[in-house]
Amino acid sequence: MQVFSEDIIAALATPPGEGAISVIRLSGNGCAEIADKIFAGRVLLSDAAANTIHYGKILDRNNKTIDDVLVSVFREPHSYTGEDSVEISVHGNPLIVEKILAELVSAGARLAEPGEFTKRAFLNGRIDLAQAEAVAEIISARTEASLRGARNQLNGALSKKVNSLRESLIDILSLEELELDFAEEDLEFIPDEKIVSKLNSVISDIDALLETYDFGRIIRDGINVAIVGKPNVGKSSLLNYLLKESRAIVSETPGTTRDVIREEIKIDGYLFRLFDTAGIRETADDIEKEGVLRSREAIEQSDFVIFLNDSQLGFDKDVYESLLEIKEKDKIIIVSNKIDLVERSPFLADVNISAKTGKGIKELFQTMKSRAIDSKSYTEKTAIVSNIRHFNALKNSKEALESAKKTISKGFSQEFVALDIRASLEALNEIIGIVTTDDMLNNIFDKFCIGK
Ligand SMILES: Nc1nc2c(ncn2[C@@H]2O[C@H](COP(=O)(O)OP(=O)(O)OP(=O)(O)O)[C@@H](O)[C@H]2O)c(=O)[nH]1
Ligand SMILES: [Mg+2]
Repeated sequence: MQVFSEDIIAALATPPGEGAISVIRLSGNGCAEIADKIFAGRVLLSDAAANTIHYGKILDRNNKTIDDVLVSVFREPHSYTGEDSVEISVHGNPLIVEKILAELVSAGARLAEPGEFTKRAFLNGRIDLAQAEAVAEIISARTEASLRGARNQLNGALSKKVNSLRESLIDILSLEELELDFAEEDLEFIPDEKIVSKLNSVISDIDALLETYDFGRIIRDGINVAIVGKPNVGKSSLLNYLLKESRAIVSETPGTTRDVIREEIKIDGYLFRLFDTAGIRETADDIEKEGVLRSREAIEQSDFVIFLNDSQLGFDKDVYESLLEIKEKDKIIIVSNKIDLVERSPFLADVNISAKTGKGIKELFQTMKSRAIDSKSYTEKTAIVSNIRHFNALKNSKEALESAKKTISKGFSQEFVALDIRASLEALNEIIGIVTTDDMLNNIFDKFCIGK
């Protein structure tokens, strides 16, 4: 499918600004001819073999040299976009880039929109939509884990799984349609139970995928952790210790932290977003009241809570009980702090620490990691859902299958069952982009950078 043969796009593909080199990218069949209009080298780029690199000069309209460059030539379909492409490596100076882009535009190219190269790769069938989305995620990944997840999606782990679900549905549909062909003869080939059991099998596969979303979201966006406890238990001290800097004010005065302080740390390649909150307590002070309110919000948004107690004072039952109203038990790590001041913790905690000496912090890291991740172990090849768009599409797909089962149990005709199954199939199609709308594509590719 050559969608854009004559529409030639150009953009800077490297970050704007000064650098060793900048790369200007051109794509669209005929782009080598356009490059030839401003390039002077030993060969014509339009005659050059695929995957070759050429030294030469870029000239402006008055035949003045703008820069010495290297040009890489790619031929369809073996290029990123699937079309003929050219990449011009120039000295990394924004002025040079600007001039060359202007020359390319007057030679007949136009400036690319954000994500347009990747969009073309998708429209030309080089990659599917889930893979195109993975490209953006690879670029924005900030941790080992999110990078691994994005690579896994670009390699097609999710797409393969979605395709196999699609095939199962297409199989069921063809059985339904076979049955429809013979409906007038009142013959029944496939018993309802068999269809239902096939549907159940697809539903359970979809469920398994939906279940990966918690993990997928975590590797993509990081894990939100609220540090909670009474005033003065050492929440800010713990945050500072974890960050290895004195980020939050620590003092003996209870009620020191009024606002929620948000910081990020990486533990073993996973991103943890820590919220140091104001101590939870009844207070008459308006500012502190607002702080307590914000703490609540932070707790609600968190994936889990570090519930900090002062080991000198014992377990704080009141705060624990109010925490249980917002968070499930297994989402709360009970920590006994200031362990350096006592012989041993007066109560059984998940971890005993000292935010002052650092004792027990490694153990706390381990506990945080295992609460967040270890319960869900996936291999490199497992399809993982990390994108809300995919999650919603899978949910819709499943709902349509549930509705197909209801349609069967009510004894409606095959036509209606087929309708539900087709709706389910369409939801899956959206994930990999078999059907798309302009809105959907704009939504996805607008988030890309220009030149990608
Ligand atoms: N000895 C010892 N002192 C600690 C420890 N952790 C915190 N402290 C002290 O306890 C006091 C309160 O610490 P903060 O970190 O400000 O406590 P907080 O929970 O953030 O308090 P608020 O912001 O007021 O809610 C400070 O004087 C800290 O130095 C610890 O593990 N050992
Ligand atoms: Mg504090």
